[in-house]
Amino acid sequence: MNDISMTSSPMTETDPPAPDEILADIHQGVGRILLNRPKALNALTTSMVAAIDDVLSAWERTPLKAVVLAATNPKAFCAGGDIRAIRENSLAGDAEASERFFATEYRLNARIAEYPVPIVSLIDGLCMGGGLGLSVHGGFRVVTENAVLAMPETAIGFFPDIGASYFLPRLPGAIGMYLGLTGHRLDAADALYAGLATHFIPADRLGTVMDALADSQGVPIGTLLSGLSGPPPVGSGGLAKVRGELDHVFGAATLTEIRERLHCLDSAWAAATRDVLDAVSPQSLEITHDLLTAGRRRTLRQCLDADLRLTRTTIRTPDFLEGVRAALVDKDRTPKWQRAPWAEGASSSAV
Ligand code: QUE
Repeated sequence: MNDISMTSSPMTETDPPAPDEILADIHQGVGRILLNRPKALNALTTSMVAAIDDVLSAWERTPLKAVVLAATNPKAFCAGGDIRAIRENSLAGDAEASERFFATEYRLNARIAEYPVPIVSLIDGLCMGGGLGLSVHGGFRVVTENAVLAMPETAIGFFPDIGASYFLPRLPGAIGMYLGLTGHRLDAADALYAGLATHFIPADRLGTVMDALADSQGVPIGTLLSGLSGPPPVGSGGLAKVRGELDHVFGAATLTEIRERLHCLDSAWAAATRDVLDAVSPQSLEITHDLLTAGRRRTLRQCLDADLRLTRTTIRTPDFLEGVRAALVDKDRTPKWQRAPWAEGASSSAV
C-alpha cells in the first residue's frame, strides 16, 4: 500500500492546519480518497476541498483505473459544507473567507465532472448538499441501505448550490424541482429511482469494491459494480408512488402555480409537502425556483458560476444567518424568516 496520508494545506495564514481530514492513497492502480472529519459528519472545510482538489490534480498525471471517494465514518459520507463556519464568517465580517471556500468547492465540483479517470463514490450514510457535489458529478454513485441523500438548503435560508441547478433539472420529470424546493430525503431505492445513485451495494460488501476495481482487467466499471450490486431493501422507496402528483405539481412554471396545484390535491403527500414548503425560507424558495429554471439551459460551469455569484449575497442575508442558527447552532428548529410564508407575494430574483 502506497500510503500518502494527506495533511490538508491551509488556504491562508489564519486557517489552522487540519491534520488528516483527508486521507489519500493509491492501491494497485486505484486511487482512494477518504473523508475523515467524523465529528462534523465530514462537513467540508476550505482546507478539505482544497486538499481533495490537490490530490485529484496530482493524480491526473498518474495512470489510474479509478478513483474511489468514501468516508472513514460509517454514519456519514458528507453532511455538506461547514455551514456553521460560513455563518460565523458572515457575523465576523469576513465573508471573503466564505467566498474562498465556495470558489474552491465549486472548482473541485467542476474538476470531478471533467475528470479523465472514472470516479466512484461510496455513499454509506448521510450525503447532503456539498456531499452530493462530490459524488453526483462523478460517473458512479454507489449507495448502501444506510444512504440518505438530500439537498436541504431551503431549510437554512440558503439554496441548492454545488451545481445542483445543472443536475436537478435533468432528473426525470419534476423530481429535481421537488428535491430542491422541499429538501426531501431520498433513501437508497429513491436515490436510484431519481438517478442520483447508479448502483446499490450492501454496506457489508463495500469493502470488496476497491479490490474488484484493482482486479478489473479491462471489465467496464459499470459492469463490475453491477456484479457486486443487488436490489435495495424491501420497503424502501416511495417516490415512484407519488410521481404522478409530483410531476403535476412541481412541473408548474411558477411558485404560485405550484402552491395552487398543491392546494387542489387532497392527498397525504400534498398535505405533507405543503407543510414543508410553509416551513422553509420563502426567500430560498424564490431563489431556488429561479435558479433551477435557469439551470435547464446552462452548462455545469455556468451553473457553478451562478452559484458563486448567489453565495455572495445569500450568505449575508438575515434568512441565512437565522436558518443556520435555528438548524445547527441553537438547534431549536424554529427559524423566524424575514418574510411571511411563501404563500404571499412572490417576486422574482435575478439569478
Ligand atoms: C441544511 C443544510 C445543511 C445542514 C442542515 C440543513 C448543511 C450542513 C449541515 C451539517 C450537519 C452536521 C454538521 C455540520 C453541518 O447541516 O449543508 O457541520 O456537523 O453541512 O438543514 O444545507
